[in-house]
Amino acid sequence: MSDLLLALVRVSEKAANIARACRQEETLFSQLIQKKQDVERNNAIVADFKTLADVLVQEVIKHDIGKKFSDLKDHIYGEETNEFKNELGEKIQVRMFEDVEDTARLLSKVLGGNMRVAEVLAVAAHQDVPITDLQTDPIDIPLQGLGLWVDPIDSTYQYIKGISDALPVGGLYSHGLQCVTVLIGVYDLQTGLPVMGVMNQPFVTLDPMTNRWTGQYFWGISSGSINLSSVTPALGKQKVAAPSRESGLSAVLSTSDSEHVRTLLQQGCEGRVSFAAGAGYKCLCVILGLSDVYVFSQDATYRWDCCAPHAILLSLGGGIANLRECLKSKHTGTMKEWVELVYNTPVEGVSGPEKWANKGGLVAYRSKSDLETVLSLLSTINL
Ligand code: 2IP
Ligand code: CA
Ligand code: CA
Repeated sequence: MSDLLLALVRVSEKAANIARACRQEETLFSQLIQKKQDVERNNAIVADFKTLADVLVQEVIKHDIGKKFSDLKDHIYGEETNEFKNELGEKIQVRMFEDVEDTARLLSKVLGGNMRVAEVLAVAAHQDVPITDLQTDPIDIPLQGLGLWVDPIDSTYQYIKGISDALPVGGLYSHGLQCVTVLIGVYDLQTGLPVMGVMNQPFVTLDPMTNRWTGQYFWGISSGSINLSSVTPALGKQKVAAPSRESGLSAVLSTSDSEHVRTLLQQGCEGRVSFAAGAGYKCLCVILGLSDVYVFSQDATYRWDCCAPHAILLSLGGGIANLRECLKSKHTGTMKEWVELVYNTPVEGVSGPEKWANKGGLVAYRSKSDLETVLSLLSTINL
């Protein structure tokens, strides 16, 4: 297995431990949450909060991967900044030290002096997680010229709400902690195309006896002629049967998409439309075959939401296309290749997170014919 992939899986498991540890400390949790600065606020999101888990997870990923792979160190990008403001209004730069005690001391400042919780989080941030279930055939992926996009916690809103008793319909959760994912994507700095991705779902099963959650992770590599993933196309790891194609296309959508798009897809899919929280989770539903496509016609997803699932989808023969660009080329008849999202080019003329917004919307798909069906169904929309 690729050393980088192994390291990404390992750090994603660490991230999941931190996410679980933060939630476990329910009483402190509300104290940790703060609204993002206006300039950082992503539009079209009901409530966008920054949590310590977000900031800490991103720093841990930067630290662990940067330390082991010096070629990547300066090319690890993410949604968060490492600044956290505590209740006293003090700004603290969250970072990892070499010693767990030093990290705990810094975190206790963020936590208003609560050393006990600071230690719990610092231990989770420093503790190596053994990975035993990755196949061991060596794969050589050259590390030069690669960059990383990290979304330390996707579906922050569900993470903060913390609903643990949501029930799935057809294997798919519309809301709840199951919609939370840690997303680590690797892309080629030159071509902008995804190469490798790890998605970790920290909250999958709640043990009612211990009240503790366990999670799962998925990975994929798409580099040159190498296409490998942890996911069996039709079934996925969850052993949930893929929807039968005899019944036509199914789509998972965001409740925040326009009514027009939702109606067109409801009609085109003859009702086989689901709604789910989390851009990462909706991509995961496509990866696992719980839905054929994830369509979003708005601008409110970002490169860090898509890079990791995109790599996995590519490894399965699918992808994530820019909806507006595809529709444009379809109209002008110039489409030779489907227009995939790329991860190295910022949106011009804007600043802050909007630079990395997926302007024009997206379609995540496993099969090109499903993408074509979506484009036909939406051919009348104006983006
Ligand atoms: C969000 C998160 C939201 C999603 C939004 C993302 O990222 O995934 O759930 O909206 O597009 O940017 P929706 O659930 O309507 O698809 P984050 O939680 O990291 O801010
Ligand atoms: Ca996100
Ligand atoms: Ca996030």
